Amino acid sequence: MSELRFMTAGESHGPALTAILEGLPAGLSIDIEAINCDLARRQQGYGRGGRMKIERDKVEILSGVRFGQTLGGPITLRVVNRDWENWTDRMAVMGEPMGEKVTAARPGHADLTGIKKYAREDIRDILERSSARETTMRVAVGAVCKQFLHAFGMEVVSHVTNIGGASIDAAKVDRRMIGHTDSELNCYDKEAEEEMKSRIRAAKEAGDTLGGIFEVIVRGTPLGLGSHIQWDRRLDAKLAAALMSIQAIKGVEIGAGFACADLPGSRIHDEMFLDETGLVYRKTNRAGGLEGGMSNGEDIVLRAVMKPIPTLMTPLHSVDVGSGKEVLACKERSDTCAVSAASVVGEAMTAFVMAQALCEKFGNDAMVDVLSAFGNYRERVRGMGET
Ligand code: EPS
Repeated sequence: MSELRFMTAGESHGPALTAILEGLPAGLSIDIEAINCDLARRQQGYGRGGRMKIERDKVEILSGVRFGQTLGGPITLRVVNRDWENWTDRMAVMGEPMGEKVTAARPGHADLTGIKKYAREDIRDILERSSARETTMRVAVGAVCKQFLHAFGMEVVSHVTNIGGASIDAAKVDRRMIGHTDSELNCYDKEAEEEMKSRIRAAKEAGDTLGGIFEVIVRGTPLGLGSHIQWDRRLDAKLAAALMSIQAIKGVEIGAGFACADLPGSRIHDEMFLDETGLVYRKTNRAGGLEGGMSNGEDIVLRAVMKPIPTLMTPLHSVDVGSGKEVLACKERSDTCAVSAASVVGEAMTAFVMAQALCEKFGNDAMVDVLSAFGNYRERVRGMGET
């Protein structure tokens, strides 16, 4: 069985960004507006930079879909860069090099390591691909995967829990409302959101940047996705790797995560009980829906921490790869804070991994067969007391 996989292509200031998603079954109805809604959500965020005023990210589907339904073949997605018209000379595919070379490396970005590894002379040859602009296509891919998950009663949502050290008060967040907000920071604690905005304003005025934490929740997950049998089949490892692969992410935790260091087993492991119908239930979910490398039927709960964006308007000390001298880092146009955008990318990457796990367990030829296999499995495990 071919697994579900995707790749993206394109430079931040090239003509367009593309992605190919292969492995979804035939017969899935595709809603283009739902993809565009997530692309717009990724562009939002208090503290985003000037680029977001230029782009109006909308997806085109170039293959794999006919009359609104998937065909089982590779789905090609494209988002054009409106900014391209300002870069046709400096980002030309052919012709002589144009434009000033970027030679002052930014601490925290791929700049210095990248041009040494790939033997380039212009840091732009690296930053065009290392830019967070690439996440546009991950969101498009993830939005398609969310539609696949929806057919199985699953939903992926997120919220921002910390920006620049300003954290939500979890007691003030109605977790049932997560996923249904118009908050421009994707935050559900209004007081904390105001403090986050205040810190973003202060950072912007100081020419600095901020990072933060977002939480991704998967609702409606059946038990038994992933496997305890091999290191590379553990669903928790795949989810952690997917979130860690997002630009600027420096830490991932699942459920109670790092709090496991402070608490004894009696306050970490989720005790199980039987309801009056004999079904298993839990009163806690510190495992974050994952035990033994497998989904256990509870909500999957993941958190990721994003480092402050490396492009500072008050540049840090660095080196110039042209002159070989110490300099102040280059000032590329950038955001002050993009944690809300990263939370949408986190949803997308999580949706992709969950879709991959569904296809791995239930097949991926035709929706009718995948749905049938899913239904039979749910019936069998429910008989064994599934939550
Ligand atoms: C981004 C696009 C980029 C940056 C930013 C986020 O566009 P441009 O380089 O033209 O301004 O604004 O990328 C970064 C901050 C980074 O360090 O990669 C986007 O589309 O999210």
